[in-house]
Amino acid sequence: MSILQSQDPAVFASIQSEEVRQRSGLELIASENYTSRAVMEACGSVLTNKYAEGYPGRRYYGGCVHVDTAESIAIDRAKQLFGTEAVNVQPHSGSQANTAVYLSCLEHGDKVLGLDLAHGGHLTHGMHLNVSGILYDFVSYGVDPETHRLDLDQVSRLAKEHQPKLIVAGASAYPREIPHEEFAQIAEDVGAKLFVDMAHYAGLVAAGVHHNPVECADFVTTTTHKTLRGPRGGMVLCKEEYAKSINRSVFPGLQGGPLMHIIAGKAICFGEALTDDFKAYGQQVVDNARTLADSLISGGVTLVSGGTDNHLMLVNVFASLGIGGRTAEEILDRCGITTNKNMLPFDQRKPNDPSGVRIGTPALTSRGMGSDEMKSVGNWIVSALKNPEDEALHQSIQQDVNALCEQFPVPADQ
Ligand code: DSN
Repeated sequence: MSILQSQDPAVFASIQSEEVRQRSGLELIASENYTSRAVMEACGSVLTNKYAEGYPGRRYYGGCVHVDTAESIAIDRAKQLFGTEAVNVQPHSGSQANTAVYLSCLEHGDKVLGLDLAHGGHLTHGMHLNVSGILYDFVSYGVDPETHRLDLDQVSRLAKEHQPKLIVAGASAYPREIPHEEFAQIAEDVGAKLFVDMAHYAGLVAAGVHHNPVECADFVTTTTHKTLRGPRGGMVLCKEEYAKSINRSVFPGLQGGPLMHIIAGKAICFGEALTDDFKAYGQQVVDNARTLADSLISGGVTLVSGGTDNHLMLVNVFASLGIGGRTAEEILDRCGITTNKNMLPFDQRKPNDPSGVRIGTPALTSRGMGSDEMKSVGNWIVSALKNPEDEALHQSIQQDVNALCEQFPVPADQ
């Protein structure tokens, strides 16, 4: 019996049940992944006990020599991985990282351009209830109504009209490559700074299968737990000229003590992402997404923009099958397939029951699944959603899902 099990059986049981769920089901939430056992070990280590406000070599606490080593390794590896001049690995999350960028270069009320949440943007890209939308004057751009691809003419027009201080590129639910260089040109034309939030596709950038925004953006942020497959957290990459103000914005601007156990996990994640195995992983994530998208399309389902060239796709379940996104998410849950309901561009439905579901391949790819498995997953999804009332079918799909998962252990068990 583990110590946790005997000391606190209730919490132990919740963790154990979640572990079973993660092992026996298909995780298709585009922003989730499975970390390695090494990352989990670091995150559950004694480093959780240590306060280390400040930065390596400049701390406000004694006894920081060893956590300094861990943070310095994380910094060096992140620089090597993304070719950035400077990096701050302390943000507790992507939202903290994004807010640190705003704090470093904007004044209250400054004008900013960001992607509309309903068109694939993130809460921190100016949503009116988020601190970004409360403190700064965001103007939203969107996708083209026909192609569902980013409307760069609109971005350029809005930039000229509003003269923003900052343009935010990057997305949480956009199935195509983000054209960083075009954004950089638009920013340069109006004298704005460019900030790219690559949280969703940082792993693809690390693997060399998506353009690297560090080459043309003033600021880049990411989470470390999505395609990058590390511990839950964030970071900011920037040019050296902004390093001091970014560091000040993270600490003491937004945060106190950094989570040193998570920073050690980030260091391990970056080390893993520097390997050839990770490059192959990134390519496979994209290949799997294409295969899954093709399988869904051949099953008669419509995808936003007609497909994908990254790790995710948006299925228009309402237009294709006459069911809402919430119902689709629930049906798939019953089959052991985890997705999330998602607003689609120009959606007429509400966020708690929108027209779409978002599906991604990073987690299944981490289990070693490939093209054959993606075809089966696509068939199961279509079949379940076309028969929303058929509980026997859902049960039988769940059994097939469990059998498939047995063949593909999660990374911590590999
Ligand atoms: N909520 C995350 C996602 O699922 O995309 C973004 O932070």
